[in-house]
Amino acid sequence: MKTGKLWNIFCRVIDNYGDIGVCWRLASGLAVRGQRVRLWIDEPGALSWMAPQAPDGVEVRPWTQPLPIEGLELGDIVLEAFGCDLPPEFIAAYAGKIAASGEKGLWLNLEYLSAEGFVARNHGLPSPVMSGPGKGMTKYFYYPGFTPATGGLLREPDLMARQAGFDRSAWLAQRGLAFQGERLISLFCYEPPALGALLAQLATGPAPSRLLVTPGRAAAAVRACINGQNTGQAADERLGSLQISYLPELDQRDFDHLLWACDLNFVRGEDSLVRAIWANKPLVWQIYPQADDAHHDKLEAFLDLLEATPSLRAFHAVWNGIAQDALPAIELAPWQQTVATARQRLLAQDDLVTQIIGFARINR
Ligand code: TRH
Repeated sequence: MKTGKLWNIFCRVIDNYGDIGVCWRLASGLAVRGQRVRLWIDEPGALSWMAPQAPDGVEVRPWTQPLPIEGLELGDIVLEAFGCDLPPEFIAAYAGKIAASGEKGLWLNLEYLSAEGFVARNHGLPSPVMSGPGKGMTKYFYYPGFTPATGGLLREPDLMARQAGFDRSAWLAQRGLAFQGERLISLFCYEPPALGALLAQLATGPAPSRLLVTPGRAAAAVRACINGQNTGQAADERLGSLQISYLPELDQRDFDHLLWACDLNFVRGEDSLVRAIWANKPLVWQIYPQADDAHHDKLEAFLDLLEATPSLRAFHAVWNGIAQDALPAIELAPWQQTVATARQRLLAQDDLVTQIIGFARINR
């Protein structure tokens, strides 16, 4: 039985898989380090394929309204993911427990990942709660990030060892992919405007490629492009030098294997971006779009952090619909070097779970 602190993590699924994916990784990471975690999720459905097995120490509970707090052990630390607005009845009970026990307690707000400069400035800042059931308490802002002055990146303690022992051929065979030395490219994206151009580039390229397409929006986007070209095919498809294979949903561990198996990874959102860095393969990121185009600066900040080559920057600008130019050519070798250099630097920093436990120790 775990004897560490009890964390209540609250996660509201907005759309896609990022909120639940990050919360699950955080919860599992805390449990692996001896903490106890209760993960409250409003829509836990995706966990059935993303995380079929809960590690010892993580308990998933449905976030219902009202929350059943009668007789609940309230725990030591409360974490709201991405400003999800905690249930007032829980905060009232937690505030009452803190006041009665004389403990300080800890209320954290986990923010979205960004490489922008404000992250280091805002990470760890306290904010007094001025109203509502938590009035008088302090909420701390916890910012994941890419530099030592931020809250770090999620990275399991055994990740590098797992990666070193990865057998690419065995994994591909296990997945039923008849690999014949072609260039392997994973695709996890929204609906990038240049997707048709990418398919055309790969189809007319001199070397054979295989695109491993993740289910959901990426698969639908590819199928929409292909139907537009009237090939009329459905399952695995071939377009010139390009073979397209549609994947099932993979659990988070197996999603890493996909990234490790490929020569180039197209990723999206935030969690898969971090995984693609650890994968140590060339990557192209489709950033989650924001209505006011705030994601343009966020993308720029990430490319600066990566010290991306001009061709990688140009590719990102077109892939993200920021530039309307023709899709540049893929340049695997320099892009690989870029990722490898950044990854090496990032590996020298403490991971997010190590840091957040340290943060809780100091501020609680
Ligand atoms: O799904 P996303 O686009 O999530 C997004 C972003 O997080 C965005 O910032 C947020 O605001 C929005 O959701 C609401 O991309 P992301 O962040 O990469 O999360 C995907 C998760 O899904 C990640 O944990 C990896 C996991 N995954 C698998 O485990 N198996 C799979 O087969 C696939 C395709 C993904």
